[in-house]
Parts: sequence; structure tokens; C-alpha cells
Amino acid sequence: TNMASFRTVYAFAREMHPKTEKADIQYGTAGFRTKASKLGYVMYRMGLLAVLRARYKKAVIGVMITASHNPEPDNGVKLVDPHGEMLEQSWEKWATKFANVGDDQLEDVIKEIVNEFNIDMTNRVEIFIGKDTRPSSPSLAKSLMDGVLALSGKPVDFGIVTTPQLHYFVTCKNTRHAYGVPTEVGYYIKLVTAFKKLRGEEYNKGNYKNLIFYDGANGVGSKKIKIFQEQLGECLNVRHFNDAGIGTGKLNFMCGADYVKSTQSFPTGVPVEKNRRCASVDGDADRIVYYYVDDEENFHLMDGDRIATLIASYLKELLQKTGIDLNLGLIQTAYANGASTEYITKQLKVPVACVSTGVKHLHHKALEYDIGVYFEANGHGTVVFSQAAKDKLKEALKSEDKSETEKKAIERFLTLIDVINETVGDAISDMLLVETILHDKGWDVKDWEAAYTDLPNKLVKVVVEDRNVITTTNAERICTSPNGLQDEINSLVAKYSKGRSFVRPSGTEDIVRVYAEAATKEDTDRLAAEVAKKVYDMAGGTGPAPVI
Ligand code: G16
Repeated sequence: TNMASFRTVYAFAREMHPKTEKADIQYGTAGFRTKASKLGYVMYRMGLLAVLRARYKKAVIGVMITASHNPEPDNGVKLVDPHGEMLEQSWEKWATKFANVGDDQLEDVIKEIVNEFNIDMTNRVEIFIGKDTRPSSPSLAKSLMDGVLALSGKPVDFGIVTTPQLHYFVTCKNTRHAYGVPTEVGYYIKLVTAFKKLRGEEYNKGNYKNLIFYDGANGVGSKKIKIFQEQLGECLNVRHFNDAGIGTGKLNFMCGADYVKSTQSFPTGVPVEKNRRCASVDGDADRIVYYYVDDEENFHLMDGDRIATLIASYLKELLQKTGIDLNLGLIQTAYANGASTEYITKQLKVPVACVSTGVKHLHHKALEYDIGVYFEANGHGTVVFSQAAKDKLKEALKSEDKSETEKKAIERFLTLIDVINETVGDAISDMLLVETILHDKGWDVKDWEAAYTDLPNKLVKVVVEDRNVITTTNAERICTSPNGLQDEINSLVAKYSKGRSFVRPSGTEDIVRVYAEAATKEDTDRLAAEVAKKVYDMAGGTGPAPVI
């Protein structure tokens, strides 16, 4: 009976979700991403894979339909593992295999994976599904659900939600509600209750004013912030902008976290008010960056590195007040500004680890600490706490050896954990955390910025024929092919004071990314252009060549 049921899989595929693309597609930095029109059959197949994964893990698996920071005509899919993490890397090759075999081979691939992992196909499993606001998402969700149904799984559709909300639901369900209630209402209640408790009665404090301008990137982040705002009431005034309707083509267009970070400029649609604290989220609300415009109308960016250092330093201080010994680590990628890394190691004296791009890598590394703070410079990150750390804090609260001041700090620490969505980077939860810290310190955005000065930095995209000709090692900081490219980069970098540069193929866009930083803006721009030109020349650049 087990094997016979796979027949439906082929029938569904052939009649409703036939493979339309010849070229192979790869499970990248954050799942599959491409033009939405090319994704119907991929979704169907991810529905199949999700059921197999769920049966293997004997747990709920999540599937998020989104292309996050990419433009509106794109879409994508990422799988969420039982504890809310991204799909385990050893299964990515299965995802890629499922996506690329012919329709008539699907049954065989299913048999292969069932045999390899000895999957009990009689398990009844649920698949949690979420989608962003892209117009293509409902029909792709339908394809996905057909895949789930073809293997007799039960799809549970959460409708339009942020990526971190879906991760949260999966974790709640699999921890039997220990982490929270797996509904949107449950999510808001948990975060807002903790936030209000931390804020207390005094909404403004020192230089801190409880008004923030929020750019929702014309996506799901602008829908959900309204629900937050209703519940936050007067204690945090979030004035939101960029809330265009679904299908207007404005998603992420000249706004949102990716635009602000990569162009280092103010988004459209948000009124420019001098010295006003502003924040932008991305298309599925898992990234956030802060910024403001000063009296001289200069733009100042507070990116993921800055958020990470703010959080790490605050947690470290608070931890000291609890008198409890827990280890704290910070995880970055090669994109982290050199000045931030120096500040963390030398000033904060917090150990830093550098890993490859992709939240999946950062999250994994962060789990090695009692308290792991991880952020990509692009604003994607969160904090994870080990169960042992949580237990230790809770135990200490009951202990007679602890003073009242220490107990107060412990209570605050535990409440802080509830504001944080530990399952994955969550723009709105991160914002509530940053606002809590700034409020507690009585800081405005300038006080925050004063911690260290970023080195000028620049991100450039280079279009090449096949981005996979670029390979890297050492957390993507060294390029291993094409032959000789790294030597060229080294000699270019050597010309500039505080110069640093690296190149890597994007896992979400069909381009090569070039990062550069140096002591001055002019040097940075020049170094970025020179390295971009080398990539163009040595890695098969197409279209107009980068100008130096
Ligand atoms: C995704 C990943 C991030 C990554 C970004 C860019 O973000 O989740 O971890 O930094 O893509 O990746 P790449 O440089 O490989 O294109 P998002 O917000 O698009 O899901």
C-alpha cells in the first residue's frame, strides 16, 4: 500500500504540475529563487519533499513561499525544519534532486529517499504553509499543497505571514506550545506582552523618543506592523509607510531593507525628517536596518553589524548584573564592517566567529554558545539562548543566594528572551528589541551610532555568464577559482589603507557580489570598481563592463 500510493504523484505531476524548465535549478542561500512563472512544478515537488521530511522527523515541517528581497515578479520557496531552523544542509541535495528530475522519475526518487532514510510512510503529518504578498504566491501555494496531498500529508495554510512568523508557528507546534501558541494571535501576544513589560510606564526616557518611522517595503511587513501598532498602543508609536496594495509592482522597489543597505540611501515613500529614527524591513520581514538623516541631510545607516553590537553589549551588561556566568558569542559574515569586528573584539571583548553568507550558517554557529547573537550586515539576524542558559536563569530566580538587584536583572533578562524570535531573524521582533535597548539606555539614534565609526564600504553586482565559475573558501573570504583571481584581488587590496575586498556568487540572484572597504570613500569606490573589473575580465562578464 505504501508504494502504490506514489502513483498519484506522477499523475498529479503530469496533468497539473508538469516540469516546464529544462535547466536545472539549485537550492541556494535561502531555498529556490527564480521567476515565479518557472516555479509551479518546483513548488509541487517541495510539497512532496516536505511530507517526506516531516515523516522522517516525525514533526511538522514548514514551507514558506517568498522571494524576500528580490523583485516582485520573482518568487521562491524555503523549507523550515522542526525547530524552526532552515532545512538541514544534508537535505539540500535532495531538494535539488527533487526539483530537477523528470516527471516520470518522481516515483523513483521518492522510493530512493524512503529507502535511504527508512521513512515510515504511514505517519500522518502536517505541513505548515505561509506566503508573502507576491501576486504569484496563491497559485504557487496551490501547487505546493497538491504535492503535500499527493503523498497524503495535511497542508495547514497560514495565509499571508512573515517568514519569521511561519518559523515561529513550526517551533511552537513541535515544542507542544512550550515556545508559544502556534497562531498569529499567539505570536503578537507573546512579543507585545514582553515588550510592554520591559517598557514600563515611562515611554520616553533621556534622549529616547518613542516615535519611529517604519518602511514596510510594500510587503507583508507593512500588513503585520498595523496589528502590532494596534496592540502596542501609546507605548511605541510606529508611523508606517510603503504599504502599497498587492500586485502594484512596488514590492521592494526603491525601498525596503535591501535597497537601503545596498544603495546606502533613504528609501522612497518615507518622509525625510531630520534626525528621525527610521527602520526598513524587507519583502518577507526577516531583515531590518535603521537609519536617519542629519541636520546637513547626510544619510547615516545602522545596519546589521550595528544592531548586533548594540544587542551584544546590552546583553553582556545585563548578564553582569545577574551575577550568572554564561558565555556569549557573536557571529558575523565576511560582509561585516571591519570596524564593527574590531569594536566587538577589542572594546566589547566578545568572541566573534565568521561564517559563510546565509542565516542557516550563522544560526548553526550561534547554537554553540549559551547566548549566540548573530547578524548579517544586511540586517538578518537574531539571538539564540541554549536551554541550559534559560534553565540556569530560571533556577537562579528561585535561589536564596541571589540579591534582589540580581533577581531584577534576571527577570528582565528572561522577559527580553520573550521579545526575541529565536527561530530565525525577525525584523519586527528585532525592532522591538532595539527599541527596548535604546529606551533603557535613554539613547537616541546618534548615541547608538557613537559606539564606533564604520569604514566606508561598497557592494557591487557583476553579471557573468555562469556565476558558479567563482568558488570560495574560508567563510567566502578567499576566492579559489578562477585561477589567479585571488592574487589579483590581493594586489589591489594592498594598495589601500585598511583595504579589504572579497567576491562570491550570490545564492539568491544570478550575479556575482563584490564587497570592498577602505579608509576613505574614494578609495572604497575605486577598490570596488577595480575588483569588479577583474571579476568581469576573469570570470566571463557579460553586458557593459564595470567602469573604474
Ligand atoms: C537571503 C538569505 C540571507 C542572505 C541574502 C543574500 O536573504 O536569507 O542570509 O544574506 O539572501 O544572499 P546572497 O548574497 O547569496 O544572494 P533574503 O532576505 O533574500 O531571504
